[in-house]
Amino acid sequence: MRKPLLWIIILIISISMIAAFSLNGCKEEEVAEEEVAEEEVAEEEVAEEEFTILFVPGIADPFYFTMERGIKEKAEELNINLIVSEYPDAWGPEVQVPILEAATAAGGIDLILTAPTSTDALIAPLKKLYDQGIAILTVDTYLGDGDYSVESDYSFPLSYIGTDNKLGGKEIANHLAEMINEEGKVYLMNTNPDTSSVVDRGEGFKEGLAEYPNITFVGEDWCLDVQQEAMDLTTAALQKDPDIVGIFGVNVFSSQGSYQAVVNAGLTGAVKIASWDATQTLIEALKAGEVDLVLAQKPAEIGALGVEWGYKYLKNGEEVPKEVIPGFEFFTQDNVDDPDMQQFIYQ
Ligand code: T6T
Repeated sequence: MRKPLLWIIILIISISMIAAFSLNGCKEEEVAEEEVAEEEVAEEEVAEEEFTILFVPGIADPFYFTMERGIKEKAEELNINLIVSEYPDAWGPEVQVPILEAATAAGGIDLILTAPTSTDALIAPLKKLYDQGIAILTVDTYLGDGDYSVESDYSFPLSYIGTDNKLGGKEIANHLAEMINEEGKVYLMNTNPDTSSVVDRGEGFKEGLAEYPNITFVGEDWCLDVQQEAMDLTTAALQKDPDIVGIFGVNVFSSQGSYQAVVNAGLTGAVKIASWDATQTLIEALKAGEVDLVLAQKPAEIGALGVEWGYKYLKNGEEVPKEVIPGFEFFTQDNVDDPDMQQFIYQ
């Protein structure tokens, strides 16, 4: 064979081999790409949210906004689909029940975290949803007497997760007693007589005061969780008993209304104010000397625990404790600027 012909044959063979290799390489790349795509689909399937939790708050206030933050963070961590209902703009079943019904109408909810705005009126609407297979967990407030360990028409919720309100009320009584040198007239601004949290706070407070023989409890009013009402009622109480020396406001709106009434009456400092709920407003009032004590609940923790226990129940059928009780903190003029305390301000 002549040399040029030999070179041509070698060239043709080489080109075909290169083509064959690169074709093969492309196929391998395609296979690899397909495998990656399949893996991505599989990953997406794992990442898909398994459960849906609905949060129905009690009212639009900084306490529940902070609770929602805790709920959201935990739901994200556990890859839970979270729905937050409309916020009621007033306290009570007339507002909360329609919101609950609207939020559940489309179905697809595995668990409801809610603060019942009435110990009685929320039993039937929540039981109806429970009977449809939705788990119920009450946060901040409870149904009936809150004892879910004994079979009753309100023992269907998995748990009550919230503050020990009676204990908090008792401790407030002790602090206020100290502030007024254990003597004089004391007034209580409460909100709603069928709401477990505030009723327990009031009872704890009255029990606590009973230990002080020189303190006179002049009475309690119900502002229905309306700040203006709390201010008007406190103003009237101060007119009736001008020698009141101490007031306990049981929550955000009752405390904010009460201290404003005292400020308006020019009695700042003469009437000591013990307030409940660490809103920015009450913390600022404490710094300004218009409020003397602020109890901070742990709404974010309450919410996060609700999601965590709900998830354990939905995922593994774990038994949820009937009661889970995070603690509380006290802000005073002495510690209000402590860096460690800032985390307890609602936001
Ligand atoms: O104090 C909280 C909550 O614990 C209570 O049940 C209702 O009032 C608040 O939301 C504060 O406004």
